[in-house]
Amino acid sequence: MDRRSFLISSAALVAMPRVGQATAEPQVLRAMGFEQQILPTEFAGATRVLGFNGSTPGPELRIRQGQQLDIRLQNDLDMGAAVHWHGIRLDNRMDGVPGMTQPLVVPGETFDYSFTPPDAGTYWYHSHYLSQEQVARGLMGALVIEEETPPDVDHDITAILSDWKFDPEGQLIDDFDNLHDRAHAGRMGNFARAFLPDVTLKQGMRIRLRLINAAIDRIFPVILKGLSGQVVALDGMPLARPREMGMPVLAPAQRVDVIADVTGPVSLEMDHRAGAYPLGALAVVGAITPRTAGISPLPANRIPPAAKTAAQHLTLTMQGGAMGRGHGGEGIWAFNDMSGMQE
Ligand SMILES: [Cu+2]
Repeated sequence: MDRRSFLISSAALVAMPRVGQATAEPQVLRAMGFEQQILPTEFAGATRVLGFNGSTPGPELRIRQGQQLDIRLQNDLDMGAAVHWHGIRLDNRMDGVPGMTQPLVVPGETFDYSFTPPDAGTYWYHSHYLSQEQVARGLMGALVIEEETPPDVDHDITAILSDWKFDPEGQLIDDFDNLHDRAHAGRMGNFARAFLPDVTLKQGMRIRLRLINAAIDRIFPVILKGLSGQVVALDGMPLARPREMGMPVLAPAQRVDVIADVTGPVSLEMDHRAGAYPLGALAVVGAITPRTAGISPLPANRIPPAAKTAAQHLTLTMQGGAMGRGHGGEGIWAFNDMSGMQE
């Protein structure tokens, strides 16, 4: 190929839509420490956190169902790291569990993840090394797999819910293995909020709201104000029949997808014994004519049926905790008189 034709073809390549991303450079997720304003500034200044590419949550990863995701984890922490793709059906060696499915990524090293998510839906990614500490410090982000034919909405909005345990200076309290918390309901933060994009809605718009609970231990009952709609998916999986929106309740790591029409100022609040606790809000300015069509179910994912012959009936009895009776395990909690990986 002479120089001229090379230039023409490389220019043509730039303009061409890319197919087959086998040679595409992976997107880099740089695990790192930095300062970020989490609390309202009237309470305290920036908090020392962990995150990806200078932000917690890390960048929202968004691809179309059937597309390949290529991610290079670059560990710029002073401790080990690995990334787990929560809820994604994938090859075990891409699952991000150090010591089990991959080696720990030590400081300064990288690990390449590559997989093609088979299911559309709302997922997330997070550290799977010392997760109780690293996720609470901020190593997490949204992973959205779009349907081949996305539903008819004006905005597709992700809301990541989390909580933090702050000291009076606005820094994270370093008690991630606190025995009291472990024996009770978990390590609860003393401040909670939703990370929301900076979008301005109009009354009458239809939105998709993807709620993700990234808190390590807190259960969020979410009051959605200014929205009227339905729950269309739970933990990434579409519901064959959408349900009334009501007050979605998310345990740690759970996701709820809502499709709803904007009926007034939009806010997210946590239902709490001390009263409704504000998590975040979306600006609503002006109005459009609302859709008359109802909310349709999302297209079903192609989940292979479970092999019935392999099914076993097992009983798991959860035991322990500060309020529990004794058990035969060595730890605070146990299943069937066994704690952790104890044999
Ligand atoms: Cu997870």
